[in-house]
Amino acid sequence: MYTGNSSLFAYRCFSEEEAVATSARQQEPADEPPQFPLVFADIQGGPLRPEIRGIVYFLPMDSGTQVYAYVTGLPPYTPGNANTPPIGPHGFHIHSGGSCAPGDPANPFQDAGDHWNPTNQPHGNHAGDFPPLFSNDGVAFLSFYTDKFTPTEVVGKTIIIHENPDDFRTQPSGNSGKRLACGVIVQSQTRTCTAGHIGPQ
Ligand SMILES: [Cu+2]
Repeated sequence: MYTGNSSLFAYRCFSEEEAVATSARQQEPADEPPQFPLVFADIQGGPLRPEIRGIVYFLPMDSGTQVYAYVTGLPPYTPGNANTPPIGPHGFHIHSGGSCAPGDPANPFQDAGDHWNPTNQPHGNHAGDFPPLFSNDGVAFLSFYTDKFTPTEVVGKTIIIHENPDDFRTQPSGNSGKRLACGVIVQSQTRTCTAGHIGPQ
């Protein structure tokens, strides 16, 4: 039986027009939860995989963040061998740089820098270490909770999708290969969200 104190969060995000309409409703005695700016990253494929598109949301949860990622256009899984790593599942991280300039077409997105690792942890416990993305005919959806940062702390950094799996051991970046896609994490000026607990309290 579930006895923990945690519960799932449900979110609703608004366009500017919807947010205005909602705040007008809040003049009424309604007890709607407070709104906060949406933090997100639009993901675009680079020279090695231009088909990739994606969105990553960073939503406040307890003392950390609930991360949602939806990505399309990933390459098909390709098995590895003794000399070549598999293509997929895909290493997925926050990097410390703030630019998704493609740069060298053969080795793109180097301006995104190394893994974001503000507390100088071994790889596998970096604040920017995410679970890998599994391609389902090119589509991946992932949601997880982390207490290693709040959404606003990662604004201005970048998200990278790699070609190969992350081994969560090799220093400093997990041997996850080339950088297929990138997105800069931004705070929306026009979209807001509300959050509320669902499930056991
Ligand atoms: Cu990475």
